[in-house]
Amino acid sequence: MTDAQRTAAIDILKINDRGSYTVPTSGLYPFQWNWDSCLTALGQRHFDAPRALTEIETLFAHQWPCGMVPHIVFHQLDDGYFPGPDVWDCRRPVPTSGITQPPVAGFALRRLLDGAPDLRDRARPLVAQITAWHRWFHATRDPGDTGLVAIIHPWESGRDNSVDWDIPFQRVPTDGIAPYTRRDTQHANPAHRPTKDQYDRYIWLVERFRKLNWQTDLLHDASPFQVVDPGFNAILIRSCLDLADVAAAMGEDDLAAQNRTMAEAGLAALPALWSEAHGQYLCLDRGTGQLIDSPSSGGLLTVFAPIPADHAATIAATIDAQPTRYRVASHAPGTPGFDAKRYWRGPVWLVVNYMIADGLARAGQKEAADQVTASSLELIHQSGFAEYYDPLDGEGLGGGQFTWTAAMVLEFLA
Ligand code: 9YW
Repeated sequence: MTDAQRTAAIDILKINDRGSYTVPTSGLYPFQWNWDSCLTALGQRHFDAPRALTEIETLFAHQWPCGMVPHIVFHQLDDGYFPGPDVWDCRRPVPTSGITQPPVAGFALRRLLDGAPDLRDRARPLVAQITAWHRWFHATRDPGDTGLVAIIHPWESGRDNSVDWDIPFQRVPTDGIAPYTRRDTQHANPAHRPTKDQYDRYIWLVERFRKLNWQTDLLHDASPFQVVDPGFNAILIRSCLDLADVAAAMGEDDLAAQNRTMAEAGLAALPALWSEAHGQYLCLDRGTGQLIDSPSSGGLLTVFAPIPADHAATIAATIDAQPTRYRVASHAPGTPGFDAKRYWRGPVWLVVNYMIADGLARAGQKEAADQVTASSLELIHQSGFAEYYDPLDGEGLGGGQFTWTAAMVLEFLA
């Protein structure tokens, strides 16, 4: 079974390979997505490490001069996706979106180079590029110098319609947006996707930022949606630490020091997001200064950073207590807003499982990590390489032949 799963996963990565980048799945997502690509490289490294490095290099070839790395690169025209390049209107040589995504690149590069040290010289420019992205986060998304960065659009979290955003999203209006036609609901079951009301708010934010000509230093303060997501910050912290090690091994001491300083600031600030009542971290709404009372996989994913051992142990117990057949539900049954099949409001996502399992293992929570891995492989066995899965019955949902799901399977089986 294991060999068959491995072969099937490699086939999917090859089917979705467009030469220098990989699409998440054909049809639904016909471009390059930021964190998808970095995690995809982790799968590709098992059969073609130079190609894996190309995946990350291609993404960073489209980094903006300010340091931001966009969440989508529109390499080829395809009107099967909304919102396309005309809606973003970012005026880049190759069109991109104007917001970003969870910064897994530093982590992914380190893991890739650990297994393929011969690629180190070729990867040297990336170390400076990824550091510039990390600096951009702290400069533009933490104007108060708190140590933690905010997302200004739910799409930046990668957990688009999580219950976590429901309250801050109330502050985003829907009036005045241009009429539009969604494409996602033509590829996937609308009952498993975000609602029209959520799409209206997503687009209102895009139009707001577009009116400011995508000057990224203005957008944080201009956004009615400013949320500090602990999982997002854990990814940034972990990437800073991993990239610091890569930089130090290359003799790039200044870049190493910059990354360590940013990681330390984040680690010092994270405990303020801990909730003893929920046994995990919570999001902070910068609009109100309050924690958002919504336990989600974003708060569990915080274990991806080197958090205190007692917090990691509690997160392991919280995951174990989820009343689902499969782990890890993005929101657990019984919590407000849970919906077993609707995208990030309940379903299991293998990329999140992978990072949670990695963090648990590093924290010494081996049994809990193994359970998350076993649940992930069981889902593949039962339902194939889907975009996401119902945590109760394991049904595969959303797009099929999904790239990052396949990549994670290669990592789980390694
Ligand atoms: C969209 C590509 C992306 C992921 C996101 C996921 C989804 C795209 O798909 O967003 O149009 O809603 O939420 O995390 O990067 O796989």
